[in-house]
Amino acid sequence: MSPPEKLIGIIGKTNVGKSTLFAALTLASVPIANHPFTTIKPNIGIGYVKKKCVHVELGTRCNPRTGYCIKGYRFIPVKIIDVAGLIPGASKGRGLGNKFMDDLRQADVLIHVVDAAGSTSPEGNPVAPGTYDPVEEAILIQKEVDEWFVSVINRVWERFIKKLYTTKNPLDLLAQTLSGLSIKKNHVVEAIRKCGLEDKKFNAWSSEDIRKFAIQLRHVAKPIIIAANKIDLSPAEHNIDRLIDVFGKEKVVPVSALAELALKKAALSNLIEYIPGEPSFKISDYTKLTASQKRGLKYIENKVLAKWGTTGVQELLNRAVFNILNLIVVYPVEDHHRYTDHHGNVLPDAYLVPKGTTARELAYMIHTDLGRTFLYAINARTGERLGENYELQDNDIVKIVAVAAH
Ligand SMILES: Nc1nc2c(ncn2[C@@H]2O[C@H](COP(=O)(O)OP(=O)(O)OP(=O)(O)O)[C@@H](O)[C@H]2O)c(=O)[nH]1
Ligand SMILES: [Mg+2]
Repeated sequence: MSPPEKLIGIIGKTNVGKSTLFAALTLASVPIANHPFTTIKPNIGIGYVKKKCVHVELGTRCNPRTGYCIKGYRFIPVKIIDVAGLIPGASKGRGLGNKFMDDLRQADVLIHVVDAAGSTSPEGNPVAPGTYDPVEEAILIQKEVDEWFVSVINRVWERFIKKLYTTKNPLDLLAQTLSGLSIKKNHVVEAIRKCGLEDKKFNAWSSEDIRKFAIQLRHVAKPIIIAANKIDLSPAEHNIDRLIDVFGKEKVVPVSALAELALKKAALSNLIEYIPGEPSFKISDYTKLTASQKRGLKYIENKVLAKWGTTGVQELLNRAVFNILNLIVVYPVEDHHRYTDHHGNVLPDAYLVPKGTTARELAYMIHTDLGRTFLYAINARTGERLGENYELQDNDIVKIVAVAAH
């Protein structure tokens, strides 16, 4: 059992490094090439957020059932999807259009990969770094994402209006109509408020109102974080400052997907020791490296790690999950003295749950029966009893006590 899985979508202009980032996050083997529209069908895989594991503070060692733990860092799985690339005018059918974005309907947050070095044309053809403006690219592509959302909302709107007479709770009906987009009632309420449409009856909304609402809803329900890619190329630095000016520091993470992928692959072949997100790597045996591997590692060291601290890829995923989605980590256990499940596995699960999740809601995530028969929870650190409305805190370790099954 586990909490509802979070889905992270990778979007962006064609040929900016989306699949490279996807491969760097998941180590899945996917086609990567320096020309537009390499990816047609979506790629789905598992990436991992990184968090200090509570086993360190408890002076024990954990046995993760999913994900893994190295050197005191717990790597917790999240689902990632990489789709085809957009180009400006996609909503008007240019390139592959934007219909394929429907593959992202279930996404909770979008990572928007931008070529921060400006080394791809608006159509995704390779050009010399510094030729194009990434800020302009980012704005145009996000417009296309908004247009995709507008078209999806327009598609279902008429059906929603026709059904209005059947309900006393139009907000619930709207949320339900949009549930295929992973939209909840609170998203709908917030978007309506942001548009100032609270007092207007739904069937009086103009097409401009619907459009405004769709765009706000995109911001609320599919927030975007920018992966400013190709930091190894020199025009990136200046452009990243400009991206930050427009989108805000929180929303822009400098990355080199290529460097992270190379380091992870080298670590997998035991050529280096590298923990994702760390500022350095260690060469296992220098004599085993080919000349080009040595050159590649030197390049990463000089152009990425020395200059930027890390490749940025782990920071990007962590920020998407912990800062944008506002998730926290909780560790459910069955034995609150030993922090184990009934097999004796220590801290077997690390759940990513929304901030504000209650003890009883956690019980439901573990098992419906446990939620139904919930009595109280126990804070394993202190032995303290927690009521059903207790709001879980980051890194809580909890046991759920329920009515014993007959
Ligand atoms: N210099 C540099 N090149 C990169 C980086 N990340 C990706 N690339 C290159 O960018 C090109 C495109 O990479 P892909 O991952 O196929 O791009 P994509 O966005 O998935 O492209 P489509 O699927 O065709 O839309 C490849 O030549 C990559 O090697 C990076 O961090 N630095
Ligand atoms: Mg691709």
